[in-house]
Amino acid sequence: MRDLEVFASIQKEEQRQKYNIELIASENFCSDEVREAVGSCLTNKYAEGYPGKRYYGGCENVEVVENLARDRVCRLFHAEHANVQPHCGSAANMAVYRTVLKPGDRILGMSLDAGGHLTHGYKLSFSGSDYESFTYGVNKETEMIDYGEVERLALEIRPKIIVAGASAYARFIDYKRFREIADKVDAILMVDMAHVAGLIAAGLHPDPVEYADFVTSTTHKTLRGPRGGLVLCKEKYAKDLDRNVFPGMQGGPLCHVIAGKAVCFYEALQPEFIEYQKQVVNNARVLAEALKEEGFRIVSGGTDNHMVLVDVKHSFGITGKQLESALDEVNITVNKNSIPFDEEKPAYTSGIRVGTPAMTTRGFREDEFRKVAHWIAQAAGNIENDAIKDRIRKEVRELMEKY
Ligand code: DSN
Repeated sequence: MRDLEVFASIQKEEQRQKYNIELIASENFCSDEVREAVGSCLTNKYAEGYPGKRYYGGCENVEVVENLARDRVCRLFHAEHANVQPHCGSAANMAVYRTVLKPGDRILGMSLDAGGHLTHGYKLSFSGSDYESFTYGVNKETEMIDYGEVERLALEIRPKIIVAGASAYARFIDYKRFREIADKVDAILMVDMAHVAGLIAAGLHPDPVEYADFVTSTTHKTLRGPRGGLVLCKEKYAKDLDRNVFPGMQGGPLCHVIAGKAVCFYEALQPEFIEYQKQVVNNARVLAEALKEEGFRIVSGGTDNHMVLVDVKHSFGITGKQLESALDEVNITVNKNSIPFDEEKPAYTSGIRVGTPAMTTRGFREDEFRKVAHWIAQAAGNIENDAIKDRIRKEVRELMEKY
């Protein structure tokens, strides 16, 4: 008995991933070794509990794997304690909130409109409904975080927790400054480093671990592991955090995914990983410059990390949604994205977000990203022109045949 319908879709997706230019800043291609771990027999095992204290027999092998994952990620980020069981980034953030907040307590995080994440206090997320949430944004002129404004808001709101980190912000984040602000109001500091975790591991982005009480992440973005989450924290919070992940929020851990995480951390500890991350950052800078030369306005004027936020509306007079669709037609995958102070609704947006982690893994270097910038501009300027879109699609295919 074989499920040919699902199999057919997986095969089609494999082709799509092979031949599309993948520019979604939060995606990547993990190694075959990570995929083997995630597709392994560990998916069959229940292991509620933690190493040394399980509620099932037969855990001797998954025990080794979870210890490896915890030890390696602590080594990678110089952390005191790690919990590698959260199924995703949102669960990791929820676990921290449950550890230090009571319902109704105040959160101060970056607003979704300015580049923050749903779980940093957005009203429709648990983080905005279970807690009283307040947000900071970016400065209208610089389009960067205004730390003076964050401090002013913190002094006014006196949040129990301050959340630093973003999903659509291309600049360094000054975690030391966030710590100083948190200390002024006696707040916990949580850093969600999901997007930039790989860069931090490689020493190419400011390191939050020494400043934050808690650091959360996903493992599948720049870290290039399996889809999942994790929390790092100071030892003094370890027991409470672990209790809040299991049994507080989750039952059985995903042992196969934890194995994938362990392999990902092993890979991230190798010298090649630093070279890869350097290339990711170089490629992003080149992409930003090339997009500028092609006529796009870049939010905040450039990038310090792996992504570029592009103002499409004030460059080409179209919405992010229109450009996302046109690029889908030519097999270039991006996501529409709000830009700071966006006048378009989130379903349309004035911008797109592009990132270099995935295509850098595939081998793209500066020249390829210059080509990509040209194709994006050609598509933006010829949204209704099928002949031009056909030509771009062919050129994309020809390039991808080599990768
Ligand atoms: N949805 C992710 C992103 O694309 O940035 C964040 O979790």
